[in-house]
Amino acid sequence: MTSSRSSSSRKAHRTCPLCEALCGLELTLDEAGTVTGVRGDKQDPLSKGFICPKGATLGRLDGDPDRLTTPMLRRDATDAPAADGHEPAGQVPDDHAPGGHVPGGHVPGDHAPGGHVPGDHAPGDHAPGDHAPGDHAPGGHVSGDWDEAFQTVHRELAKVIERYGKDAVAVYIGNPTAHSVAGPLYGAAIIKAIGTRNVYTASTADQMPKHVSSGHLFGDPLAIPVPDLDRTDHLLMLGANPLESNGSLCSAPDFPGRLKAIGARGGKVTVVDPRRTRTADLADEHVFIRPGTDAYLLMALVHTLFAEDLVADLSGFAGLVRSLDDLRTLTADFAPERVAPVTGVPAATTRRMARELAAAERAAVYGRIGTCTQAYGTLNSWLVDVLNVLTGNLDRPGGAMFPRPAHAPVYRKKRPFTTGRWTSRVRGLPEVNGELPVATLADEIEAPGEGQIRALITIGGNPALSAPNATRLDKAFAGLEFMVSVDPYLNETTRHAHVILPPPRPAQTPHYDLALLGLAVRDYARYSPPIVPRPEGRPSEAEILAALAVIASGMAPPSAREAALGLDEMIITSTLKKATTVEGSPVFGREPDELRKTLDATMTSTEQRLDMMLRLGPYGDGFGADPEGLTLTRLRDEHPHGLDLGALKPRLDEVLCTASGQIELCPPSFAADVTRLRASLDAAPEGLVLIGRRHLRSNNSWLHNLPELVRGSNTCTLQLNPSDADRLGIAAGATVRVTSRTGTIEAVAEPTDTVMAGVVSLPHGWGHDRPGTRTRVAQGNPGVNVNAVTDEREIDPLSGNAVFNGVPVTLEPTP
Ligand SMILES: Nc1nc2c(c(=O)[nH]1)N[C@H]1C(S)=C(S)[C@@H](COP(=O)(O)OP(=O)(O)OC[C@H]3O[C@@H](n4cnc5c(=O)[nH]c(N)nc54)[C@H](O)[C@@H]3O)O[C@H]1N2
Ligand SMILES: Nc1nc2c(c(=O)[nH]1)N[C@H]1C(S)=C(S)[C@@H](COP(=O)(O)OP(=O)(O)OC[C@H]3O[C@@H](n4cnc5c(=O)[nH]c(N)nc54)[C@H](O)[C@@H]3O)O[C@H]1N2
Ligand code: SF4
Ligand SMILES: [Mo]
Repeated sequence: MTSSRSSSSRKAHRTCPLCEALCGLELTLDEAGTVTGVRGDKQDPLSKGFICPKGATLGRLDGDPDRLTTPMLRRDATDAPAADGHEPAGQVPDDHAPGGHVPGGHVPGDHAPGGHVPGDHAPGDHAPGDHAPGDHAPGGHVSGDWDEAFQTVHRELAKVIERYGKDAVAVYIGNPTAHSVAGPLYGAAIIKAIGTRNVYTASTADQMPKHVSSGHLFGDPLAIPVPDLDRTDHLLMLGANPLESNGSLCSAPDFPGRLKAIGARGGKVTVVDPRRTRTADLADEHVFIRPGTDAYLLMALVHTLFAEDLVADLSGFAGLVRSLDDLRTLTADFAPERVAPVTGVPAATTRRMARELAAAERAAVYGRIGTCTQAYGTLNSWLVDVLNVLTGNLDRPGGAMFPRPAHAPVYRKKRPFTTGRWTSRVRGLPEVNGELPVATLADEIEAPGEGQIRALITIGGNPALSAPNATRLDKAFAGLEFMVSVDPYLNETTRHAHVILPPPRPAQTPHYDLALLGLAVRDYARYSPPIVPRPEGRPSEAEILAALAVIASGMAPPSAREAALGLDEMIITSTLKKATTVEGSPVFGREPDELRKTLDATMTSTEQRLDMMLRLGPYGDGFGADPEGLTLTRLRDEHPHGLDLGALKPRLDEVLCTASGQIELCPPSFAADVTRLRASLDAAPEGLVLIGRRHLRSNNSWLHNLPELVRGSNTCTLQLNPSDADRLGIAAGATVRVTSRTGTIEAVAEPTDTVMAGVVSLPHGWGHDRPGTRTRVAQGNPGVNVNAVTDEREIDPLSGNAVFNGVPVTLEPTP
């Protein structure tokens, strides 16, 4: 721990857990352990002192008086009788598959829920529930103790599983779990323990198309190339606004500074976005595009590379690129002139973009959420990397490269990627990465019949605001027989929970970015131990999740600490056993028990797992094989400000694991989806379409309770082009009714020429006016929930991802 004491205050250093940028922070704490100040950590080799307004309010978040400090029990959940336990599921997850939501987290097969086949669990015979599903008045929570809370979860989950089977229990894992140690380390164990197929995460509201793309192209859904920002000469960026978001699937603290540096060294940044964002303003060129049409533009760019003979010499890939000719054929009829009427991008611009991309010494194409949350999300994600391959920029400095995180072993070859190992019950949507689309969660809760969801576990998610057609989902939650949420807040989602289990505050929580360090623009590692001790009897989030895993397997709840110890021991044992039998592993042929003994007994069992992962990783000490190598102790004690492991290195050979052993440039399922793309070329929707937007001082749905971040002007406005405002008679500041297939909301109009004509934009994560919540600041400035008008029926079929951009809407001024 890096803390220095003065008489009344001390400093401590840690990684900001809020967004993907991984900034190092310097916290000032008073004697009571209250965070009184936050600054950027200048000694962090990756972030070098950068901080944004969200990081700067981490102290306020840490000390938010609305943060829950005890388990909360819904009044109607506190007096049910006890039921029998179940046999433990007895499956041991191993430590190579960090769960959590970014990136996807669940390696396919690693937690094939229960590995069961349809019909595996007997239907029928369901005793009618004691508490009939139906609307409850949300809220009405009372504080409880941890024993009572875990007992209630045990009793109620057991009841549901006994009556309806394992698939009746669904799990939803949200965004903050991707920023925690606990989410990736214990989420998969919970899913395995239940053995349910009803697994949902924020991934299908976010980046699932990128996983499917990487899964087919490279064999590994987690092998996501990131733009080598610090060395590129040319960055083509679509559907990303890092000046507000600070970057995603590309962890780069001070993203704005890194973009400016591209220009400063003579390079070029081009932004493709239906809005002229702050990022577009900073860029050298901004290209407006009609929402949802990126796939046409990208196909046209690929077309142009072929047509104008601009494809790079691919001999550097040593025969590793497959199906080049199929790709050429597939893109033949997507000339820039053909797609321009749909995209709104002039053909000459497209051709020039292709030429510039091909001509640049070192170029990278990067697409983010604007390109993922679309009807063609997977095609977009794929074509972005196709462009990186065709221009010779994949896996080379200054191009798009695969980070090499310190905690992930390189010796373990993965199974080739597949999807659709099972399908959802109601809509028949394919499983992807072990998950079903959040867009169908409401269907699965509402539709009666065998396999209907009766109980839900949410971990760090707020789908009642974040999911498409969230209004419907919110209602569906009210009908669940049992719901438990691991969450620090009583909010729009957790108000439905019978039991809320709050994790301790950030200062009391260890931090290591299991999910994000594999997406960073430099290889880098940082471990932040807790800086304030937890109160007696207060479990860590790791312990809470471990206890849930044990309970979900049917065993009576042990103490949370015992649960973590037991689970971690099983995982450590099985991981070490595997590691000693895999050729190429640094501990191949050694004795697992001997290795086990060398883990530091003064560490928590969670830390021991991290230590094990680092020691087996590419920079690790290999349990003594390389005495200079990395261990958690070394990372913690010798590199308290973080450890720079260097610029990204070419490593395609380590990453590629398709069945063919080659990059599958033209996967058959993608080629088949191009047929759909082609078919809709002449059927582009007329009328207004809705897109999203992010603001620097917000973070999805859950930072609106901090006064510092919501002070000032209303940001939850409907932006529209002045020409549309004039045509519809909508004045600035007027209230507008926004209607789609799923609903109507009202928002304040903000005409601005930064939004292209025909497009309107609303941010997400707002709508804090529901009863029964306890986020007092957010309630005072609730905003409206854009996801009341997004449509759960629209998905990207290849990934199941939600479609938030390009939603057809109509507007009318309110009287
Ligand atoms: N301040 C802040 N930071 C955040 C978050 C936050 O809520 N607030 N959320 C975090 C999360 S969970 C994520 S996933 C990341 C996301 O990080 P980014 O991907 O950078 O997200 P956005 O800022 O929403 O930028 C998406 C851009 O896509 C544009 N867009 C919309 N539709 C289309 C389209 O059809 N085509 C194209 N080309 N562009 C389109 C939008 O106008 C917008 O400018 O940000 C993370 N960081
Ligand atoms: N219309 C529209 N909808 C969108 C998007 C969009 O661009 N447009 N973006 C989508 C994207 S990219 C994402 S990632 C999703 C996010 O979707 P979700 O993950 O469902 O929603 P969040 O708002 O991130 O909710 C985070 C929850 O985690 C809790 N939390 C905070 N810290 C912790 C912690 O340390 N531990 C635990 N256990 N809980 C914690 C918060 O209290 C909150 O309840 O939203 C999606 N929804
Ligand atoms: S950019 Fe992200 S990681 Fe950095 S301080 Fe802001 S919220 Fe934290
Ligand atoms: Mo996200």
